[in-house]
Amino acid sequence: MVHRARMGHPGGDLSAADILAVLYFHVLRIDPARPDDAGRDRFVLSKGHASASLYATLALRGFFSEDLLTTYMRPLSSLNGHPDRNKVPGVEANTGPLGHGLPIAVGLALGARLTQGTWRTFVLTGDGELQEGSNWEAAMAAGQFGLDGLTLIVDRNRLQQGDTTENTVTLDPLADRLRSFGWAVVEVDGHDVGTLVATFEALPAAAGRPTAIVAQTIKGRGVSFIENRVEWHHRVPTDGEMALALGELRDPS
Ligand SMILES: Cc1ncc(C[n+]2csc(CCOP(=O)(O)OP(=O)(O)O)c2C)c(N)n1
Ligand SMILES: [Mg+2]
Repeated sequence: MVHRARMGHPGGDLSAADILAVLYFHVLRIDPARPDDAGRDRFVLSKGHASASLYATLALRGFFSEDLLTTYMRPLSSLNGHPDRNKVPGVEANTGPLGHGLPIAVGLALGARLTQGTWRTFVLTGDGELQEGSNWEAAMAAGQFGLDGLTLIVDRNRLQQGDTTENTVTLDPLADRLRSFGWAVVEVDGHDVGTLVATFEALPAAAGRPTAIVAQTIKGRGVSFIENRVEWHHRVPTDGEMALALGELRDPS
C-alpha cells in the first residue's frame, strides 16, 4: 500500500502488525457485519500514522473489500493517511495527531461503566507518542477511576520519527512510571503471538486497575533492511526494495 501510494509509514506499520492481528483475529468481540453494534469492544489506533496496517487488518477481518486497499491515500479514497471513523467501517476514532487516542479510550471505558455497557476498550499508542503530555493526564485519570475495562498497548519499538526515544525524551523506566499512575503493567514480546494471546486472555492484569501492555517490538519487523532503521519511519520502498521486502515477508527464513 505504501509503495503504491508513494507515501506512508512502513516502519510503524510493521511493528504494530502482529499486535493488530492478535487483537482483530482473537481478542476483540466485534462483528464486521455490524461495525456500529453498541456492545462491541472498542479499539483505538492512537498511532494513526500506522493506518495501512489497520486498514489491511480490517479488510482481512471482513469489514470491507481487500480491493479498497489499492486506493490507499488516493484523492477521494476513504482510506486516508489518518483513519477517519466517518469514512471507514471498523475505525473507532479519528487519530493521527498523536496523544489523543488514550484520552478518547479513557472516555470510552468510563462510558461503559456509566452506562452498564459490557464493552472493553483497547488502545494502541506509539512509544514516542507518549512524550505528548495528554497521555499522562489520561493515564492519571484512568488510574484514579480504576478502569479495569481499559487496556493500553504501547508499541515499544524505541524509535520515533527522527531518532531513538531515549535520545529524544527518555521514557524509561516506562513500566514503573505507568505503575506509579495506578496501572497494572505487563511487559511482553510484541511479536510473540502466543504470549500476546495469553496476556490478552488474562485481562485485566489486576482487578480494579487499568492494564498497560508494554509490547517490546521492532520497528520495521520482518524486513531486514527496514528493521530498526529510523529513516524507514516514512520512507517509501523503491521497486527493487519492494520486491526484496515482499520476498522476506513471504519467506522469513
Ligand atoms: C501531535 C503530532 N506531532 C507530530 C506528528 C508527526 N508524527 C507522526 S508519527 C511521529 C513519530 C511517532 O513515533 P512513535 O509514537 O514512536 O510511533 P512509531 O515508532 O510506532 O511509528 C510523528 C512525530 C503527529 N502525527 N502528531
Ligand atoms: Mg516508536
